[in-house]
Amino acid sequence: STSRIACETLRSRVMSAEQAAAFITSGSTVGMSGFTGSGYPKAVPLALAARIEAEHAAGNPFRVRIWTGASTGPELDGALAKADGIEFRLPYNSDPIAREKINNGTMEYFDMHLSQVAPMAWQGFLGPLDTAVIEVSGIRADGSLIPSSSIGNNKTWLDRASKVILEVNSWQNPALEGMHDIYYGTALPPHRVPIPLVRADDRIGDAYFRCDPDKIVAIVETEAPDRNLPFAAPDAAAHAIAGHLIEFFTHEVARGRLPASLLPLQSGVGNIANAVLTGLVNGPFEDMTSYTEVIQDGMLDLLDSGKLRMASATAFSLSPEAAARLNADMGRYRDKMILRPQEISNHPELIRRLGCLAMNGLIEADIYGNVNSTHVMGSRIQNGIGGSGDFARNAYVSIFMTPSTAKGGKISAIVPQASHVDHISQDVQVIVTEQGLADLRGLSPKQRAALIIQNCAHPDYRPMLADYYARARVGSYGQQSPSLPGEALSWHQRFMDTGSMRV
Ligand code: 0RQ
Repeated sequence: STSRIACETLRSRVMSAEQAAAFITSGSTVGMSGFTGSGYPKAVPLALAARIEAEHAAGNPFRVRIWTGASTGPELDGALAKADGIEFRLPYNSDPIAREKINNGTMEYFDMHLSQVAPMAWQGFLGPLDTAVIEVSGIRADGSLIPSSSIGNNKTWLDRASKVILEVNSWQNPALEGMHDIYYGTALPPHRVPIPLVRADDRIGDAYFRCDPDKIVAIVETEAPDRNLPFAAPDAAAHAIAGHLIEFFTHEVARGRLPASLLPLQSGVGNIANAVLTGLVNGPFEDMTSYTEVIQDGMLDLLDSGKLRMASATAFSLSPEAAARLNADMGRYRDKMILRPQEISNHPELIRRLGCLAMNGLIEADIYGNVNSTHVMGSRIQNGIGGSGDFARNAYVSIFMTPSTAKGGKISAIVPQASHVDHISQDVQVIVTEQGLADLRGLSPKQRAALIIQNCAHPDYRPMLADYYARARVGSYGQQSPSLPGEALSWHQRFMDTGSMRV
């Protein structure tokens, strides 16, 4: 119903998704809303995919360049990738069909730091933005836009695009209004000024997006839910990792290195990160805050427990059950949550100032603590770097966590040398597996290696790592970070040859 569109003059631009998709031309760049399965457009991308399929069937090439906030949903990345409609995509993807196209070499992908997308678009390095397709939860009488369940890069897409297509989604809760904080104070050098945010719960912007009404070429009404994947129930490894981390935080508080309410929490994507948040529900810390990228199920549990005072993020990343819980009580949650542009939620200046405790997942770490978050066997993309680099480099404590093995024990998450590096050892201060925790702060590479092998490696792989390291201590070209280059990636080669890293 048009009741979500209070602006009289804009009502005339309501049309079908097919009509709206016709504004998008082959070869153009489209900036879409969407961040981890929330707030992405649900109708226009599907209509665009159908149009692309029809063009391909008629023998006409048709592909577009897609920019988003982060991962979206099957109706966007999945449908467009399936139609072979994406020539280039940025920044973060977790869609399995798009992943397959990227890994078979038919789709170009740039998994850049999430905080850098908006400034780079402004700098012009990414090329012109032709069309923005943005989901909102309503249009106000003055033409300003009520954001939906993610902010991502929407402000920048609305500002930069020549044409704007809006999806007004009446599934989104009207009580979202007022939760958002859109900061309009960013500028390019040499005109940048400090961002006036000094506490995780500060509000520094507007509750609405501004948008030049003359650029709005189409408005499509939808009523479809966000599609986030459910989280797996925490397994024994996740509980063990959460336990080690809570013990570490308790120790840091006891030593006077962290306040009793900790520092603003950042928690990454995935089941382990979610399990750690759930673990904190039963932990000893009160009056916590979070300054993070996504509000996931565990964050909602923490808010419900009363131990988390407020959560700042750029998007929700909730299972269908948790989304229903949130929607049933949005009026109450709204005052404890702030959604911001990802340029602000992930801003290095703010992460450093607030002193975030960063907790992110990894694919593999080497014995010196270099972390690979993205590439399986050095070449196959899993998801992307996402916001992990924004937080890891600038955090008060940068923590990475993982089960010590993957693929039923056939892969060790601790390896002689990482097959790809996203986070250099200087950005990795603590590594936690179900085996234990290695606090690497202030240690040299050799001291780090001894601790990681001892505390984090799985017992099946620990002797192999110790053997490699002992031989590197003798045969390496140098002894700052001992390595045997001819052997360092042999575990990965063995997995590709035999299906297991075990000898
Ligand atoms: O694949 O489902 O096909 O079996 O990777 O692994 O163990 O379920 O762990 O969900 O915590 O994800 C690093 C991918 C971990 C995630 C990563 C395979 C494993 C499985 C998932 P299958 P798990 P998680 C800010 C933070 C980068 C972005 C980021 C990630 C799948 O945390 O994408 O941190 N991080 N953002 O089998 C082969 C290994 C493997 C492996 C795991 N060593 N070898 N496969 N897998 N380790 C938030 C945002 O940016 C939005």
